[in-house]
Amino acid sequence: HEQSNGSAETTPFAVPEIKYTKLFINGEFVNSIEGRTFETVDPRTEEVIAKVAEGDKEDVDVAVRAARQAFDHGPWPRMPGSQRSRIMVRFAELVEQHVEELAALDCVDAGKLFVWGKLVDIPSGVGMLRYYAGAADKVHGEVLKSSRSLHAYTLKEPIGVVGHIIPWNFPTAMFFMKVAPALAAGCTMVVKPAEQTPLSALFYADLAKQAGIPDGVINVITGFGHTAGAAICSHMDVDMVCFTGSTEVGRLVMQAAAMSNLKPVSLELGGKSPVIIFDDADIDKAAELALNGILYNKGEICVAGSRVYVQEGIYDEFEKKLVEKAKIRKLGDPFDPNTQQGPQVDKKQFEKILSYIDIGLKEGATLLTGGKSWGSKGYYIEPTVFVNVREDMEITRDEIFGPVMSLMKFKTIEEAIQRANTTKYGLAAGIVTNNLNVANRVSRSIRAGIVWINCYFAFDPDFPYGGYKMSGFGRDLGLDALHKYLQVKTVVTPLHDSPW
Ligand code: TXE
Repeated sequence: HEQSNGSAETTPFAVPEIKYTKLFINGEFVNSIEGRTFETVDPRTEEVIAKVAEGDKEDVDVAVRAARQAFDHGPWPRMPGSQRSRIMVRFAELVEQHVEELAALDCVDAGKLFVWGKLVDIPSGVGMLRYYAGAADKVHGEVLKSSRSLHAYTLKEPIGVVGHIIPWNFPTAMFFMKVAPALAAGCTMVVKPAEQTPLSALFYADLAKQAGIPDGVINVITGFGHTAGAAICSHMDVDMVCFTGSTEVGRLVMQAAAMSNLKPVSLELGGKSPVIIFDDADIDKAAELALNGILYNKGEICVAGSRVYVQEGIYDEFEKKLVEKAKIRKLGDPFDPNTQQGPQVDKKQFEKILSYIDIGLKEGATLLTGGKSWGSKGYYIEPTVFVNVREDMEITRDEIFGPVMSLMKFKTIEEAIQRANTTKYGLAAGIVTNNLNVANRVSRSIRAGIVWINCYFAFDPDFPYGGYKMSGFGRDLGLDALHKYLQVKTVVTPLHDSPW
């Protein structure tokens, strides 16, 4: 891998000014009650970027009280949807005006490519705000028919105070994926960004206030999962929790919800998504698609195409192309526009990935390329492809969440379907073929929440996505996500004088 030319010292946005490091409660930035802070680290240099307020249970209590007050008595749930919509559009415009600064924050906090942040992540957040702003004034129930002499209709009401627990791999997109539909529905919320990437969420809280979102509607508690996150999940006054993260923590979230007030939860969890490439595919394009499918965002994406199945007729040539392409990927400083792959988010994730590479070797898999860390500092890992793998190996079963692919060969469609479904997860799948019948058959047979045919990572605010099986349940994006934040109330009245 070529050394990148850029470095933290020479790039214009090396470390942006860190403006916000406190909790955001009821429209104000405040210290945590205990006054504790935690460090957020730059994965390029392993150096501390900022000390951020560490919220705990008591801070969550204060934030939930603010959100409760804003929901029960504040203007947000009561104003016409068209007014919420106007404020959300203003919020979107403010985010757009700060796109470089926000992309730089996510870059130093998460090791994400600056250019992608600027062109994809931040604009996708803006797009989600605009999409749900467009839906905010179109929420309505329906008139029901009845077998008796009754007039009945449904009302769609906001579910209440929502807890949003956000992961670190897409600090901006995940923030708006949760916050935007909840705002449109008229909910109020307490957001806990991941401890690895708290900075942009605090910036968004400030922009929300500037846009005119009333105090108490969006509260942001930075802090750790087992303290602040757990307190949100078990809070008696939180009406719903929406979580994106690991399957293990998803289980804890559901358990806490069950043991407290039985709040509904939506869980977007891990994945081990298959990409199935058939003999008729353009080999060069398919290799590019498969490589991007595992390397985008350094493999730290829940829908990463981490299991690649290639039909035997093109397998050998595909393997050759894939390795050629993997070897010329440019690792380096994510601020450098020539860099294609930045560092993993933190030391824990870096070590987890390397330990899976060790496990793979011990299990008898063969490294086709990569397999090592890269550079003298920072959490970089080479693009890594394993062959001689089977579905029962840990590296093919577990979500590694890094640039590590399991490459496998198959013969028939039936075999591809059966093996692709041999996973506890069911988040996404990719199919590469020009045969419509094959594409139709396979897409309907894969148990996953989104299937991409001849493309990958094609997201849009309109497209709902979420898990089958242990990838969780509930949908983000699309109108499905808006309806997640709405309760259905049925109202019934007699058409004629009734006897009771
Ligand atoms: O996730 P956690 P981690 C997967 C991926 C990764 C692994 C571990 O495989 O390697 O999870 O990452 C909060 N109650 N994904 O440890 O812990 C936490 O503070 C309430 C896939 O970082 O699940 C953070 O805000 N909340 C995934 C969020 O949960 C708790 C994205 C996610 O962190 C909590 C991230 C608790 N008890 C990781 N414990 C995806 N689906 O995209 C932690 N949290």
